Amino acid sequence: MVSTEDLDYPQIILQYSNGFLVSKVMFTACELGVFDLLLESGEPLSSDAIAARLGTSTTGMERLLDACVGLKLLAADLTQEGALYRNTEISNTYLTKSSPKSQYHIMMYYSNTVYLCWHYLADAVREGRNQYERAFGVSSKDVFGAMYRSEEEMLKFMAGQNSVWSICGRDVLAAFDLSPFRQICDLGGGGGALARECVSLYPNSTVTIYDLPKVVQMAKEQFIPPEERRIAFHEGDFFNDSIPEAELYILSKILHDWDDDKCRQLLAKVHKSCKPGGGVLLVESLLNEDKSGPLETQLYSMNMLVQTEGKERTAAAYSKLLEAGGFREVQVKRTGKLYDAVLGRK
Ligand code: ASE
Repeated sequence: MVSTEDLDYPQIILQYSNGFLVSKVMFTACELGVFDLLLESGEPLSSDAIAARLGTSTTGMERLLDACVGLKLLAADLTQEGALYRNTEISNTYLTKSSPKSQYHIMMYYSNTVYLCWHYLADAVREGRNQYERAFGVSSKDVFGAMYRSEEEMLKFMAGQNSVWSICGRDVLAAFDLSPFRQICDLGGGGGALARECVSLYPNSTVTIYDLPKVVQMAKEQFIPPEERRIAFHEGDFFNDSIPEAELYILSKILHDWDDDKCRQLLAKVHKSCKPGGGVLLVESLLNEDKSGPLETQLYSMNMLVQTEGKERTAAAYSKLLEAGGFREVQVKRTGKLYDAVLGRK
C-alpha cells in the first residue's frame, strides 16, 4: 500500500521549481514600468490602460498583472468594467524607481546579468569557476574586466549594489561605534551609497571612495553630487596600486569576490597602510559556522561561484583571514539583516 502522502507532489518541491518563474514575473513588471506607472497615475488602472501606456500587448499585460496579484505585488479591485490594478505597499516602497528604498536597480541587474550567468550553473559547479565566457563571450581572466565589459554593465552593477544600502546600510555601520575613526577609506566603494550613509551617521567622518578609475569617474558623474564635501575619491586597483593611509578601511562585499590567497594578500596590504590604532570593517553576509544557513547567504555563495572568484564565508573564516593579515581583537556583529559586520584592529 502506498500512502497518499507519498503520491502528493510536496508543496516545497513545487515552490522551489517555480522560484525562477516568480523572480522573472517580478523583474519583468519592474522592467516594463508597471509599478512606476501605477505610482504616478495615483489611481487604479485597467490592464488595457496599463498595456496602452506601456506599449505592450493586452493579452501579455493582463497575465503579468494577474500573476503580480497572486504574488501580492499588486492588488485588483473588481468593478463592472473589469479589474482595476494598484500597487501594494511593498511594491510602492521597494519596486518603484523613485522610492528612497527602491530595489529597482538590483532587480534589473539580477534579471539581465545574474540570470544569464545562472543559466550555466551546472557548468560552474563542474568547473568550479565563473561563467562569463559562456554567458557573455568575454574572458573571465580578469573578473572585474568581465563584470565591467561595457559602461552600461558597470552602471547597472553600481546602481544595483547601491540599492541594498538604503535597506541595511545603517545597520552595518551602526553595528560598531565607528565614531573614533575619522579618516575612512571605502575600498571598492563603487557608487558610494554606503559612504554616504557613513558620513551621515558619523558627522565627524570623511570617507575616501577607492575604486578603479572608470568606476570613480562614473561615481562622480552619476552618484555623488559635488557638494558632498565629506566624500573624496582615489583611483586605483587595490591589488596592484598603493592604498592611501586611513584610520578605518571599509571592505564591503569585497572579500566575497576573492579566494583566500587574494583576501590575505589584500588584508596584509591594508594592514600596512592602516594607522596604528586603526581598523578594518568587513561588511559581508555571514554563513552559520556549520554552513547550515542562512539560505540567502548559501544562494549568494552560489552566485559568487558563477560571477566571481570568491564565496560567502563564516565569521570564523573572516576572523582567520583578518588575523593572517595582521589584524587582532576581531569582533563579529550579526545585524539580523542581509549583511553583517566584522571589525578587526591594528
Ligand atoms: C559582488 C556582489 C554581487 C559581485 C557580483 C554580484 C551581487 C550580485 N552579483 O561583489 C549582490 C549580491 N547578490 C547575490 C545574488 O550574490
